[in-house]
Amino acid sequence: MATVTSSAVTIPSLTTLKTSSKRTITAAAAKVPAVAAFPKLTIKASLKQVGAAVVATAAGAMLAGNAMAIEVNLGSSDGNLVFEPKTFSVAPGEKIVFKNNAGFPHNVVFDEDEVPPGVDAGKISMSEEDLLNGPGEVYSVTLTEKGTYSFYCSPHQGAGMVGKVTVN
Ligand SMILES: [Cu+2]
Repeated sequence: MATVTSSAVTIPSLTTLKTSSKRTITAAAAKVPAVAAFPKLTIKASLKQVGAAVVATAAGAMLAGNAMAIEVNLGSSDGNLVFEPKTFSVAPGEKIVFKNNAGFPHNVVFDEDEVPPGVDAGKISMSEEDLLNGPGEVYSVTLTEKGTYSFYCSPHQGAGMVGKVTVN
């Protein structure tokens, strides 16, 4: 009897506790999704960014490790107004670094009539007026569309400073 009584006394108090704690939980639960929704999205977004950063780092390491970049001299060391090499091939996405070597100013303009279909020559070119004036200055471009691209240096096009790159 004493046990029953004590449990009979205990139960209501437990119920009361449960009810009050349930209320607390419910109130908290109502708030949590609204608050947590954003942090969850933020975490997902930042994880994606981290993933992208890792991929970018891996690509960078590949560029360095496999020399996935080609350097083209603007002007030959013996003073000729040429691209050196004048004709070359790259893989899609391989970086092409045009570097002022001699006889500058130079620039790099892709011929809008001699790029693969759908490629906007303006987006991969320097502007006709834009020039690389100093030694070692570079213009880098990455081509992704396969095909053959013709380019020239606008100040020296008449002197034969033209080139061709094939992306394959
Ligand atoms: Cu030039």
